Amino acid sequence: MSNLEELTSSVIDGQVAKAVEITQKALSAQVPAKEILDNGLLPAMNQVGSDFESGEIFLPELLMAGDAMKASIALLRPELTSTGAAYAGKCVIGTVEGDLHDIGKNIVILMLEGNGWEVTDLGIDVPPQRFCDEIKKGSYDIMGLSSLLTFTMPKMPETINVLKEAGLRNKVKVMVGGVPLNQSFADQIGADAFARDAVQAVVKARELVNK
Ligand code: B1M
Repeated sequence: MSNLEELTSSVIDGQVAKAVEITQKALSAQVPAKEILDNGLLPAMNQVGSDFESGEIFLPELLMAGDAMKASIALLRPELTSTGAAYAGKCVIGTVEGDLHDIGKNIVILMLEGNGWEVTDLGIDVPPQRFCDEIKKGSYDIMGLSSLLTFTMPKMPETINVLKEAGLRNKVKVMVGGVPLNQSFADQIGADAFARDAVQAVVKARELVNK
């Protein structure tokens, strides 16, 4: 088994210390952080997602795998964000109210930061009004909303409406993302962009400020 396959297994098994150790070893061996993320960590989340769906694992295992994933990603942060890219703009991002998933959002943030974006992270379970208050405070180019749950997706149009009611909708572009979303949902709720993954989030963010 290669080191990255071993990393995938340790995340699936929720072995935080082992996942951290393998990640550290891979970084010391000059394996690029992006490769560790794409080939070691992300396959683990796909696997636990389908194991959870098919009832092979339960919430505690899902939580432990999430913890192992987050601990490993933290080690990749310095390399993923230190690219020396020119300033691109300012973005505020959060996971919508009712949703506690943040692994994907955090990867989006790492990629944006690595591409010159200044990012304010509002965290998880963010009420619509909290987004609105932040837009009022800062001069943001983009507001990013993440949702991993079908039943929290309606919080996205709700957040956009709160912005509209406060007269702030024209001040900021809205980008949405998360596994249950698609372009037609984004169009339907009046978002300015939908990004399927972190790489596309960087591309879409650049397009939004260049429009
Ligand atoms: Co949950 N969970 N979970 N979970 N979880 C899913 C999402 C699920 C699909 C699993 C399944 O059943 N197959 C399912 C949702 C089903 C649905 O909505 N129809 C589900 C469920 C049901 C639940 C609970 C309800 C379970 C329960 O309690 N019975 C519960 C909900 C809690 C809550 O939020 N209120 C729950 C809890 C959890 C944990 C806390 C245990 C944990 C999260 C840990 C954490 O995030 N800190 C967890 C996990 C780990 C998952 C899966 C397995 C993995 C998610 C993940 O991190 N993926 C997930 C199954 C799956 O997605 N395969 C699942 C890796 C990540 C890199 O990808 O998040 O998609 P992703 O992010 C991508 C893109 O989506 C995109 O870019 C990212 C990077 O490329 N993207 C954006 C995301 N946000 C973006 C924003 C953008 C642009 C792009 O612009 C702003």
